[in-house]
Amino acid sequence: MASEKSEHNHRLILPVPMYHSDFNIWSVLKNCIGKELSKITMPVVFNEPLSFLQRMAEYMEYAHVLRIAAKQTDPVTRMQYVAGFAVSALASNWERLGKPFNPLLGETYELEREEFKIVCEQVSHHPPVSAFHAEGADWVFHGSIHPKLKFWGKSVEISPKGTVTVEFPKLKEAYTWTNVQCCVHNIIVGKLWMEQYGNMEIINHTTGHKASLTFKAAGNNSKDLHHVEGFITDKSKRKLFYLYGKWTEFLKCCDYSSYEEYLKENSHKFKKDGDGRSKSPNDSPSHTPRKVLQKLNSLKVGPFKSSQHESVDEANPPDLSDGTVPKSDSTYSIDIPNSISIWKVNPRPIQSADYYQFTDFAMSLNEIESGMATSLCKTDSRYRPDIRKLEQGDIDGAAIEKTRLEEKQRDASKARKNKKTNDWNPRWFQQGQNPYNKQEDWLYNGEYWKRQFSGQVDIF
Ligand code: CLR
Repeated sequence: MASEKSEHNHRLILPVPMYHSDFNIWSVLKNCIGKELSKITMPVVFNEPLSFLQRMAEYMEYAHVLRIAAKQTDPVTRMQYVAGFAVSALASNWERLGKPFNPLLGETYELEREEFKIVCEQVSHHPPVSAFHAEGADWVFHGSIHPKLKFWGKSVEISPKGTVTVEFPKLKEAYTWTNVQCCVHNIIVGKLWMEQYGNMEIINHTTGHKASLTFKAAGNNSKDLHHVEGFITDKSKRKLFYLYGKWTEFLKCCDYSSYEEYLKENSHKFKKDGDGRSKSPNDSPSHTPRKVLQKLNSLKVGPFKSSQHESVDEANPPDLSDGTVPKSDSTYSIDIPNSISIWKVNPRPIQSADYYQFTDFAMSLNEIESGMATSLCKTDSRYRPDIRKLEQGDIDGAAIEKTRLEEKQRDASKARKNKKTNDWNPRWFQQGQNPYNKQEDWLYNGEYWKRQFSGQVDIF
């Protein structure tokens, strides 16, 4: 029997296993083809019992990698660890297909652990923007995320817009990058699965070093499932190091000449595919909403909101699944001589599949730990009744509370409009420009941990 507390006394399991619903996601989304999903309310059975703010805090699971980065004396080695951290931050997404709750405007979430403390706030509702600020030994990590969900028919494509920044104040060094895309497949039929793909360019704004990582799309036969690779270059674009691994498992690193040597000796293993860049899985024209609607209409599983009718080839029934279920790719074992390991994933708890595919870290995020009752801000996600009810297995109760909170939020917004004080000012963050890449961002005001929580609006 597994222990229910970690060595640091955080809970390792939720109060009850999840309810495995057979509710079909397509039945909800079929009327939303081609739409941005942030305004669609979804039934609570598709949720996981965490708010998106808590989900952002999951970036911190491997915060120790930033501590290691901050200790390095050479900027190139620092870059290796910053890249390792950037990849590690995405590992918890593996097989996580529940939808986190949309945070309410003004909702906050704090988490203090041995390696770091983080504060998150929902700073805008339409569009939804979540900001966070974390700090640990000699490092600061902050950012703002505006996830855009677009439904294409067979798949949901997610673009987490926004920038993240790592700073090493003592070294006067700052790194920025943007998040890669994410795609949930097989909405209509088949087993849901998710991939993350695209390019991530991590820039050291002080020295001009870059780590350009490619998260590969699964590709034919899932050949590149979860793979990540790329190079660290200096400011004159000279390649110095090769980084490789899987965002679900590990990141390794070797010097560029070891990589070249390895390539020469193993050229049979590497077939060059085009320009080597990953293609978006939605490059296929069959993904356009119109094509999907046509297929559905022709199958007479409609009615759907489309006027276009096309005759179909009865001999070639349209394919409504979105590729096959990805196979596991345990055959992937490139191990280049002279490599070092930068980051390695923690194993998932054995009961994970009955608990929303949570990691140990995720299991602990909604716990009200002893001592918190008197210190937590009342806007903290842990006080959300709908999330708490879902966590306890009360689906109907969760649904009722979710509706109530969304109505309360709408009423508050209307009241602000009527009073012509239409503006909402976040409590802990201010809109501004990211000082390094000049993108629009939300910057922390430094106040949260003083814990002056009086006068918070009642949002729950
Ligand atoms: C991926 C990593 C990014 C931040 C980010 C933003 C939005 C998240 C996404 C991550 C993971 C997948 C996600 C998404 C919002 C909704 C989606 C949780 C964390 C789920 C899987 C959608 C399920 C419901 C659809 C099938 C309708 O840095």
